[in-house]
Amino acid sequence: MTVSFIIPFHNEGKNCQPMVERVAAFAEKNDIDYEIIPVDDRSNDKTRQILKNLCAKNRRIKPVIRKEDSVEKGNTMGSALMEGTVKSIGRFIIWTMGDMADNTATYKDILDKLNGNYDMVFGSRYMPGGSRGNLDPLKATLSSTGTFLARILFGIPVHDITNAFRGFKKEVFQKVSLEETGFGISPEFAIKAHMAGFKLGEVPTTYANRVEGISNFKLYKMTRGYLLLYFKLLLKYRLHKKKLVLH
Ligand SMILES: Nc1nc2c(ncn2[C@@H]2O[C@H](COP(=O)(O)OP(=O)(O)OP(=O)(O)O)[C@@H](O)[C@H]2O)c(=O)[nH]1
Ligand SMILES: [Mg+2]
Repeated sequence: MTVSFIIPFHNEGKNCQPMVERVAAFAEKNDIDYEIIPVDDRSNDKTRQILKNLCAKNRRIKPVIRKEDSVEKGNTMGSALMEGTVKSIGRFIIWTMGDMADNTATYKDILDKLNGNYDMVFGSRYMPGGSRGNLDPLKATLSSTGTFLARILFGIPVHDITNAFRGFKKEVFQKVSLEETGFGISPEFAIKAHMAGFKLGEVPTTYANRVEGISNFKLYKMTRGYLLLYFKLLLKYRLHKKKLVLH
């Protein structure tokens, strides 16, 4: 059974090679049949060339270099994750970030839970045993508040859905229809999967702030985007008379 790792990249010239290599090393060490799908948007550093060189060395690395260079047209992180997932062949998919923020050891715990009866498993910084590491306190507050709201509004049973880092069964992606092209895809996918009846689980992880490269995080845009998203989803599920379970 193949595991597909989808990794979004935007100007990660210093991170992309070590990131892809460490995912490949993890999969090979654990004897996992894998593919790695790096998805690049709008990079104007060496990211694209490095990814092309990597795929020439290892046929399991299958970069998607997206041509449209406009943010307005939706060539952003969320749509990159979607495109990579659509192109994947794995039954299990892992979304992991190209800035090396996610702990490689967590992949194994995610896969173990997917092999159990969970459909979507989050690397969680805010559950017991998890840690936000050196993440900026303001960002940590924003992201944990995002999940807190989703727990109250939608009965989400896990503690960290604003981070894209997660694994899931391909059928979850096929059943749920996603619209967010930016960072909002992380909570959107979690909430829609939960409301569709899929089983959400979590494993503790430790986050690591990027050492190289420039952040794409925009505080105001993101806060506004999340609030709008929650409002839209509330309307959607209320209108469809879905039962909201409070945890
Ligand atoms: N394909 C693609 N990847 C993106 C885009 N924007 C960001 N990324 C990648 O998505 C991942 C997460 O973006 P980050 O810039 O790390 O955002 P963040 O984690 O909120 O912020 P920092 O970690 O503080 O930089 C990184 O691997 C980025 O390179 C985009 O428009 N397209
Ligand atoms: Mg990051």
